[in-house]
Amino acid sequence: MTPATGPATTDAPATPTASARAIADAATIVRWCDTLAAVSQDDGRTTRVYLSPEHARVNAMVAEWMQDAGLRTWQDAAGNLHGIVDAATPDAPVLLLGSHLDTVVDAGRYDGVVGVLMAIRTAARLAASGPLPFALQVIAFSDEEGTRFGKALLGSSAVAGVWDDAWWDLEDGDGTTLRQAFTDFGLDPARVGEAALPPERLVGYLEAHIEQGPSLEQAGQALGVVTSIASARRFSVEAVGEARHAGGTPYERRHDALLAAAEAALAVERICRAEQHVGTVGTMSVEPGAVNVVPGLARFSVDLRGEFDEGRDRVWESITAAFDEIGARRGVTVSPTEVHRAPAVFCAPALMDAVRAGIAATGEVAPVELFSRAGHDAMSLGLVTDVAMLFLRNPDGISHHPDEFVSEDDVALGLDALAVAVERIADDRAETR
Ligand code: HGY
Ligand code: MN
Ligand code: MN
Repeated sequence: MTPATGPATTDAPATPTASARAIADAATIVRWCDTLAAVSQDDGRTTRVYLSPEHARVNAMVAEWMQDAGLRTWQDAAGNLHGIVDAATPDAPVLLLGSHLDTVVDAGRYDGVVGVLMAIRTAARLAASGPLPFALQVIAFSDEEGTRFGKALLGSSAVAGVWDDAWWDLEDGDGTTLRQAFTDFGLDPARVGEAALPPERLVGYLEAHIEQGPSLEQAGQALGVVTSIASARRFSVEAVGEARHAGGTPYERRHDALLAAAEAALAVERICRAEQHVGTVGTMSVEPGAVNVVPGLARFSVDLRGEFDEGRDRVWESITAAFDEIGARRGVTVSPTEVHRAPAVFCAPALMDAVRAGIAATGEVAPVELFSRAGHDAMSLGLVTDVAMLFLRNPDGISHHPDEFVSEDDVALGLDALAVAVERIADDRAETR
């Protein structure tokens, strides 16, 4: 087949340089990112959650872009959007490419989205350059962030066939259960198992994503190879004290739930810093929530990440011991409930080699290799098939924020790298036959 990057695959330029095809595709992708950012439940900012009207709208828009690119499309039983370039035979293996279309609250425009759109253009480009020994299936995952139900990776968990029926009773902020939201979206909860792809058919999964951190910018490189993805746990914590009069209650009679929660949040930071982990209290609410009432109840979230599962769990034990101590001292019950757990995922050496070859083809001789503290759909896919990720430079490392950015030039380089990575996987399969 014709190499995806033309001469770059055999005669790499000294400075990373993108092909004309990639430069044109990158311009389209950046324009599409802008278009999708406007599909939001909130005016003036981007918030797009699982099983919402905005989810349905972006699936319809992206399906059209997939069809224009020559992909055959469908929505699966968990609301993920798929587009495929079929192989010559119907039972051929399948290489998956993808990322997600859902967002956090007040999101940037590239997290997840840019990886989906790069996958579409890559599939179209490779389909045009000759037959591959596998089908190329692009997946736009429907829920990676967990913004609506607290549990992340719902879309990719369905595709990986690791759906847990306990999730049906999860509720969003309005008390709507996941089960009800499925029905409201026009999906049948009883059929979610149909979203699972047969692992024996899969060659692997490749995901392009912005870094969401500053390492590539600091290294002065556009692209990086991910070695592993962080082990993560998330908790919803309830601190129950006693609501009382703010004037009449002396300190020794108080059981202030907010102060216990505030101390607990500081303990998360202190322990995680000491143990080289990251822990975040990202939400906190108080009841009854009146200026002249000592708070009787505080609810907060904890997001905990580390490189290895054992370290993460050890750190969580220290955090819960601190919660118990704070609660006992203040007469407040501090009770965590786990809402999400994902093991560390290690990228497959052969697929990492393919990503390295892709980056090398752009002219980068010594690509940065990095561990991802951010979670990705590749974590779910990694439970059933080989995975690898290509990171794109994210200036200032800012993400989950409207200032999140990736340059069109870096997207173009990423497109060339992704195309060569897929070609390398195809060549490797041909050699092992
Ligand atoms: O939270 C994360 O790590 C990811 O961006 N969903
Ligand atoms: Mn994100
Ligand atoms: Mn993401």
